[in-house]
Amino acid sequence: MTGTVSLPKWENEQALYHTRSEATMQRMNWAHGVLEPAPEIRETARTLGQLDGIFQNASAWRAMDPGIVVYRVQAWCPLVEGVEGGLFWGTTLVEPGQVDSEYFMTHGHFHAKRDRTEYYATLEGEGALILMDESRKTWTEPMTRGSVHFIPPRIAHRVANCGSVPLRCVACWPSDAGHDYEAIRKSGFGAQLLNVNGEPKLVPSRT
Ligand code: S6P
Ligand code: ZN
Repeated sequence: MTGTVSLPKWENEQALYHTRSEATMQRMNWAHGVLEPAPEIRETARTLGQLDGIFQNASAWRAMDPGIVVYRVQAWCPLVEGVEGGLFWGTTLVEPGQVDSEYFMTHGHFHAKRDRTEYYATLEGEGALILMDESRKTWTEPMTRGSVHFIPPRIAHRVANCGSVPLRCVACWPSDAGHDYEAIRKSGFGAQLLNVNGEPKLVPSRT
């Protein structure tokens, strides 16, 4: 017995963590998923103008105000991005709206480390989780308050709002997952979610 006490591993690896001691606890409103502002919470907003090439009808997209906010993300990343073994937590709010008949949606991504998975859970609104495998097979899962979704490895994902109020969901993903947006910018998803006579319908993408 040496009498020494081993520190928990995370304290030995301070450089990998954001340093404030409060960084291991945050508060979220469970009705809306809104995280209280804190230095560790990153807030981003994506406008229509930043979603070039994402919506199918490019001329309808060009005719709209590029400053319109399509979605907002709050992400709590208590570890440095890329560290293995950690988890991140975030809320996504997708505004209601359409570009021509295509619902407002997130950019979508594969995880850079393709075998990394993720959970999504819906807090408010109506929409769809759009999923695509590496062969471009695309399908959806309905998102309504209380739905919980597991995103398997090697599956690209994006969220579309098919309703008239903001769609709010929380997500939890590995800190070393990373995001590959390039693959989506280049080839998109295999199908687009369109409003067809008032109902969401997955229609194969134009190639
Ligand atoms: C992260 C997770 C979400 C998305 C967010 C925005 O792995 O899937 O937090 O980042 O929904 O979507 P995107 O495609 O712009 O990252
Ligand atoms: Zn993800």
